[in-house]
Amino acid sequence: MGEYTEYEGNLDASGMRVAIVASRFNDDVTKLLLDGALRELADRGLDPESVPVVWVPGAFEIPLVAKRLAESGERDAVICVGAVIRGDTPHFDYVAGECAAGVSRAALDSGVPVAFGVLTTEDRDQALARAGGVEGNKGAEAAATAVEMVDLLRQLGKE
Ligand code: INI
Repeated sequence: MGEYTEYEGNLDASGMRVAIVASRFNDDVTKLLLDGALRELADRGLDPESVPVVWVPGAFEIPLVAKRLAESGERDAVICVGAVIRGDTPHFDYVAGECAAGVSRAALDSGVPVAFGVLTTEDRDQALARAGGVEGNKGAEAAATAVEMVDLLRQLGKE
């Protein structure tokens, strides 16, 4: 193999300007995701008190607020946490799908990393397992992803 240059973001969050969008629907779960995200940011060197948390009614509302924050010029990254639980409603597919598509669009339109810490599960037990249970904490993972992406884009911007 020839020589090549590699880039990979690191996980130092100190000084980063990060905001979190959290949805109230299923807030027994989303509060755990939020805790996980804030703890992860603190572990990575960011004072959690510098991180505004913006609550929206449900996951469907996350993209609009994420986009607003991402385009504000005041945030290096936005972390989204939510919980869409199927139960027995077909509503699930629309809410989950639009939330994921909208979060992706917020990042692509703004050029600012917007991390997807939104659970989409069949039931509440699966959601709790991913909100600090046996499957880890997807809010924490989203926070780490946001930090890594900020650093990665900074590295690429200097090229
Ligand atoms: N919102 C969620 O965040 N999770 C859900 O599981 C959910 N379900 O199942 O309906 C949900 N619905 C509300 C939706 O996000 C909007 O708030 C609502 O449709 C008004 O726009």
